[in-house]
Amino acid sequence: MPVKLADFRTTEKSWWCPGCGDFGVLSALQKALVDLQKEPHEVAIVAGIGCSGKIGNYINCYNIHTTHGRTLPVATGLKLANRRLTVIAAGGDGDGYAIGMGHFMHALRRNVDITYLVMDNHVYGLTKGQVSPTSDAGFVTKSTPSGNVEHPVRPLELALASGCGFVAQGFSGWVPQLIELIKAGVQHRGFALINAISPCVTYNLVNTYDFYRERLKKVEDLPGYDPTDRAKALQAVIEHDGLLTGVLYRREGPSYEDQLPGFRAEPIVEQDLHLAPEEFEKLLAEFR
Ligand SMILES: Cc1ncc(C[n+]2csc(CCOP(=O)(O)OP(=O)(O)O)c2C)c(N)n1
Ligand code: SF4
Repeated sequence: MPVKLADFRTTEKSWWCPGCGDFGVLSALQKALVDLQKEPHEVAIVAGIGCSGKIGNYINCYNIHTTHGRTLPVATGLKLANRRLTVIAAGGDGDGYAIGMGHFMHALRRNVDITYLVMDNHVYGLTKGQVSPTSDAGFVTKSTPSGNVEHPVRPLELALASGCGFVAQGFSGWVPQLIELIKAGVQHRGFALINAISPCVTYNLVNTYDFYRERLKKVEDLPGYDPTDRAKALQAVIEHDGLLTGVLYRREGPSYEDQLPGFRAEPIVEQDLHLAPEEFEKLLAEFR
């Protein structure tokens, strides 16, 4: 029987504010998984702490609601233990680009086959409206009453500079495009970053849906844009102040796990780890 949207629905009570951009990201994720005909038991969401981290509660598949900033190490372990799973790490800009920044940098270069969906609303939503690492300079919040004096972290530039093989940005106000980006990210072999601009309608009244609709451009509309040219992608992102959507950069190649000596396709849970001495010697020999 073909997989349908209803297979990914849950009856969990939602705690998101009406109009929150995270609804758009959830909707796009469910539709992308249906288009890819993934069965719920083939998918695992590893979610961080934040309003965004609740996404795993609202979709019917495996879900680990991990600690703040730790989506990527948990997702990495999960993928390496069961390579057959489609592993999607999901969280906010605070989760990924503040407390989780150390993990982010290394995941970018490590290239484990995970899709990382960041719901970027430029604010801490769950803790009621403090400044976040992607907040614009001058942004007034409870923790920056005179305006933010720091410059924002630029995730797309960081990802491009750090060797990430799939860098994309979407917008929860443009769901059809976001669906295609998630599908491409899941199909990409290796680490895929999808920064999903996802307005917080309660604590960020500057970076609204209208703000983005007026400013965002699609890379397909830039004359001669080539998503395989990393230097040009970086230049375009800088020139457009990060306000670009689409697949900004893509490079094919083996993932981390593809390159591990002796790495087995079958999940660790299905392998017999109590080996006879001669079997053990054979495995050891692969590393000589
Ligand atoms: C170790 C730790 N530090 C701080 C917190 C408090 N905390 C919870 S969510 C959050 C930030 C939420 O912002 P973001 O990650 O951008 O997600 P959003 O709620 O905006 O979706 C913080 C600081 C925590 N739960 N654990
Ligand atoms: S506080 Fe902001 S991020 Fe959190 S659910 Fe409400 S609108 Fe969404």
